[in-house]
Amino acid sequence: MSKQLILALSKGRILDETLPLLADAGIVPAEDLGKSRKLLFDTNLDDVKLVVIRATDVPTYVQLGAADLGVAGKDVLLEHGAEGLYEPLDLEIAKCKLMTAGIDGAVAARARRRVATKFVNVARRYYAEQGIQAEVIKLYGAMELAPLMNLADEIVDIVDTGNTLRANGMSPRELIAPISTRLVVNKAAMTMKHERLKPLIARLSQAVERRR
Ligand code: PRT
Ligand code: MG
Repeated sequence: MSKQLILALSKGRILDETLPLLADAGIVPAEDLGKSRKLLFDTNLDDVKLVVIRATDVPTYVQLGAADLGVAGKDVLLEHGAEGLYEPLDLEIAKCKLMTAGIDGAVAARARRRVATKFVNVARRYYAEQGIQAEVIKLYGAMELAPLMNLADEIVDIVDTGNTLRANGMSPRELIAPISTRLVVNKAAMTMKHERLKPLIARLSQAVERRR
């Protein structure tokens, strides 16, 4: 293993909140991530490089050791499964909730509930734990549309303000898990590169604490 550290960042809304936190921890990309079509970036630290990838790909990169550490939503980690990953730090950004939701006033009465979601593993586990029979339907977006179109009785989705649900005549039902963004570390790297990782994680941890 090289002594270089590769940090995988989730694109999109998590990235917007990650960059200021990294800066607070003394890690600054060598160029403006937004203005570039590059995916691999140098930083102010000689031995730290960044990759900016789809949020759902971050656990895979870190698990397989293509990246030593990564930044990913707990929702993505729950859905992916966390074998081969340590989760040493809650970055306390991009907070939201994983919830079930349905049409206002409707009751999910069907014996075998139809549930639309992109979080199929989370949903299957959740309904099984609740002893509810569920047929889980995989969608890639616009989950809020599924109950309106009679594709599903309920959805499992991320809720923040609830505005998206409200705008579609839906309301949240049950909380599945509170969500925030986590730092994840490859298990082998944690041992092999411990001397380099330890101070980096400590600086990130201090940056999180300073914001409380
Ligand atoms: O676009 P792509 O498929 O690559 O991924 P993505 O759309 O999941 O990525 P992105 O950039 O939206 O970031 C998603 C990550 O941000 C999630 O994995 C969460 O960890 C975190 N996060 C925090 C959120 C929200 N808040 C959030 N509000 N992800 C999504 N939302 C969406 C939600 O899906 C719903 O459509 O916002 C809507 C709900 O918001 P309210 O305020 O209307 O309730
Ligand atoms: Mg998106």
